Amino acid sequence: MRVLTIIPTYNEIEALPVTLARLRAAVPESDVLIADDNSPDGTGAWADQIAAEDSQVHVMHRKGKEGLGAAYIAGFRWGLERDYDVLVELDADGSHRPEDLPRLLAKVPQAHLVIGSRWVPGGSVVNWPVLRQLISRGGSLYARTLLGLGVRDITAGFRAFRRETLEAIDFDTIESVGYGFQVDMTFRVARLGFRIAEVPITFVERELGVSKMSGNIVVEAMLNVTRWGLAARWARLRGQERSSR
Ligand SMILES: Nc1nc2c(ncn2[C@@H]2O[C@H](COP(=O)(O)OP(=O)(O)OP(=O)(O)O)[C@@H](O)[C@H]2O)c(=O)[nH]1
Ligand SMILES: [Mg+2]
Repeated sequence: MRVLTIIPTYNEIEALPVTLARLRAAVPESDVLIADDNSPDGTGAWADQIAAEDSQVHVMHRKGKEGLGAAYIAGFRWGLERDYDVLVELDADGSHRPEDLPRLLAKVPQAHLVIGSRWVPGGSVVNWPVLRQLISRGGSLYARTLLGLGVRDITAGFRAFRRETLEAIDFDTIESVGYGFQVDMTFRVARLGFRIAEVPITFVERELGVSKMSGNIVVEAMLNVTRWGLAARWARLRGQERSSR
């Protein structure tokens, strides 16, 4: 099983060194792709130095900040072209503990998409304010209900995809930038009839660097979920109407 872990970065000069060292120690067999959006703080240049010493680390330099979704899609394309069997998403900020990754990878033979989940039994969040927890849980519940999905942690960003799962998705049609990207991917994987498994993780609030979360990202996700949910319902209704005629 050839594994590629993709880490999108924008101004992560403080957090990335810690996360990368932990990842290389926890899962040494995984290659790493750092997808940097031309971070003004020099994250990309730092990553180049590491890549020069460690042949399993690669760096993709993108022209500017285009959002996490776009960075992941570019990373997926890079990995699929290079014949990786499993493609992993991991934040640079320490929220996703690399030490949990072996448990995600162990589930890949049973599922097309494995999600590191905060909201299943055994999952937890550390140092997250109550408001943030409410937004995340509420957002997941809203998306789950509207989209008719069984997944508890729909916006989670710690994931392992089998290559066949990504090969079945048309990346050109994905518009979401922020969290919406994760919801969009989950919805598509489910609609293709693939199996999704959730593995409990401990999610740790970032201690280093600055969050790129914004109100816009939450609003974008909510609006998209509403649109997709209503469109799916409408399509179902139309289908029923047609078959009863
Ligand atoms: N390449 C790239 N990476 C990004 C971009 N926005 C965020 N990231 C990275 O995506 C990961 C998650 O971003 P965070 O800022 O931690 O956002 P978050 O995890 O949704 O929010 P917090 O819980 O506040 O940390 C980090 O590794 C970021 O550096 C972007 O526009 N381009
Ligand atoms: Mg984060």
